[in-house]
Amino acid sequence: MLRVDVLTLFPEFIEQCSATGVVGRARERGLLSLHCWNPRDYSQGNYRRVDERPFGGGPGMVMLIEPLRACLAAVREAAEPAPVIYLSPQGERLTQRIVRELAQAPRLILLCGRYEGIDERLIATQVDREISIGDYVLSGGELAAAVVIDAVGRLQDGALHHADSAIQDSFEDGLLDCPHYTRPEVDGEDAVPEVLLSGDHRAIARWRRQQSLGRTWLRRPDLLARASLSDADRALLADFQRQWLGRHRIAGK
Ligand code: 9WO
Repeated sequence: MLRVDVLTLFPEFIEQCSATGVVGRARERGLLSLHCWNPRDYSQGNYRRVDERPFGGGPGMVMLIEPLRACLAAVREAAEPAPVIYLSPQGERLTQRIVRELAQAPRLILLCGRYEGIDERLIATQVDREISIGDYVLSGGELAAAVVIDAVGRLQDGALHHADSAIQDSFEDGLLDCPHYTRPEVDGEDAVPEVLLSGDHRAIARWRRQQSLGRTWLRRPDLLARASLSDADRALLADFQRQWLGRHRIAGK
């Protein structure tokens, strides 16, 4: 059971992103609870300002400290202590390892910025961890928060139909996923790999492992370099490489 509180100027966006699919079902089953808080509800005065022009000049606006501090105080009071995570391109890069770590916490507080960002003093005093989902700029932190909620939500116990489907996923063992096939057995020229129709479960497991290793070698050699491979894995990969190089008639590599 995980509780996620999100500070956002667009609570309906976060709600919609988490309403469907595996994560929506996790919420319905009580495995994940999501609460959105709007800093605008904690702003002062009639204009409900949440942003101001930046000191030093330049384009755009900066989110004010005070509405965020007041909103955060209310969020903190609502349940047990929790780390405050700010989604920004300046953060540490999100990986499945970090997703697993976050998924085990009882509670997370996600802070979404808008405009050109948040006054640095609020980040310095209130934020425990800054996380980036990749090296690109969005128009706000909400899409990144939705990514975090989806990734941690599906790991809650009971969220997935099959107990072991999370373990089989890409990245759970540092390798890419194997290819998947379903009906029909033949689509035009293209048949399903024979081994998958053989009923030989050990041969199927071996083939899938080999495909994972081979694809990781072809597409993400950086991941392969960090994966810990057994002797059996090395043999499967060597066999894949021999076949692939044969098919592609390349001498080197
Ligand atoms: C906007 C902008 C406009 C003109 C000049 C410089 C600028 N910088 C930014 C900017 O970085 N805006 C951010 C928008 C402020 C924090 C929230 N926003 C955000 C978060 N964009 N992208 C993310 C994000 C979060 C996590 N992982 C990847 C991207």
